[in-house]
Amino acid sequence: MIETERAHILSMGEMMPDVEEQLDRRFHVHRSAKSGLQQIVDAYGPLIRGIATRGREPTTADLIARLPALEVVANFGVGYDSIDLAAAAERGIVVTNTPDVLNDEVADFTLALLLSTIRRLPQADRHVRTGRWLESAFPLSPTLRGRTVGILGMGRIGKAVAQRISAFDVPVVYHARREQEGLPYRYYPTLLAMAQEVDTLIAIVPGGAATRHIINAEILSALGPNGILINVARGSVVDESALIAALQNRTILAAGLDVFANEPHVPAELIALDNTVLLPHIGSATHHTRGRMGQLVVDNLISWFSGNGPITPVPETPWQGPSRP
Ligand code: NAP
Ligand code: 8YV
Repeated sequence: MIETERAHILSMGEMMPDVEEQLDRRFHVHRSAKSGLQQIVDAYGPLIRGIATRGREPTTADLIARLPALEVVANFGVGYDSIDLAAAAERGIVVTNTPDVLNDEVADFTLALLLSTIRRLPQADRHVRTGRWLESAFPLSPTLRGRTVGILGMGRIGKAVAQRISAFDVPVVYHARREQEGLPYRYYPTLLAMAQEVDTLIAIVPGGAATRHIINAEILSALGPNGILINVARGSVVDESALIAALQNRTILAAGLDVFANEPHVPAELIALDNTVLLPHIGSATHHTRGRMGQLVVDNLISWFSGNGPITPVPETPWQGPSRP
């Protein structure tokens, strides 16, 4: 069915200007950043048929319940843990995300964070900027040489990370819930077994209940005093208090973190430590890749409201057929 009238959509968190312009051309857009979420829901709730979200503000069961005409939620990002999927699925609402278009960008970034953390590049930069080089050479750093890298999550991005690390001539192994055939990397059926065998752990799994605090004190202790943790997944994946203690006590050597439990708030303890590299959730944050992600959000909404179904629905809310009879 071809839509002749512009559908009302709720936009939570702004995307790039050209993406916002495309939304404006095709839809009646109500922006929470501009008008306030409650005000929009109160005034237009019954009219809103789609949501475009950056995923920072959660799409809760309560919000979904207050939007009786809602059909589709288009998430800007491959991770969609901020959306209440059970509430969406119960109503037959389709959720879409932005898979694949960011794999290479996030994988490149993960290698940059890994090497920055091991070779202490931000700390060395500060050594130059604060004039300390005039007084002393920068101390020797740890190395990637001789390490074994364990990847938690061997999905689209995990594979791109593994491929890049292999080019650095260090062994790669992985843990996920299932072993995948045909991969040249050893599989560990438990995260603990893998953590006992590696000294470098990269997390690139989805957030949510199933992975909450999967990296805890026991896993960090198993990594050992030479251990490096890189988290580019979600803050919820790591028990942040346990990580802070492990870094303070040198149970592990260092951590490179792009994601945090309560973003954009980063614990003062992590900021105070010299063995951390802390980044503001920028894994995909380039003009090129954020543009591709935004375009996929727009394309999913246009496809849906043209009656052609979603382009990239998430598995928890599969498209069952035509959007409306
Ligand atoms: P994906 O293709 O779905 O891969 C997810 C991987 O995690 C799969 O190997 C999956 O294997 C594994 N996994 C899922 N649940 C697990 C569990 N409970 N225990 C162990 N392994 C589990 O996803 P992707 O596209 O690679 O993206 C992964 C995540 O990266 C996203 O969901 C997002 O949270 C994060 N991300 C962060 C940034 C950033 O800016 N920092 C950017 C992009 C993505 P099994 O199903 O076999 O367990
Ligand atoms: C985005 C991400 O920064 O894709 C994801 O899951 O975490 C990032 O690419 C984020 O979703 C945009 O807010």
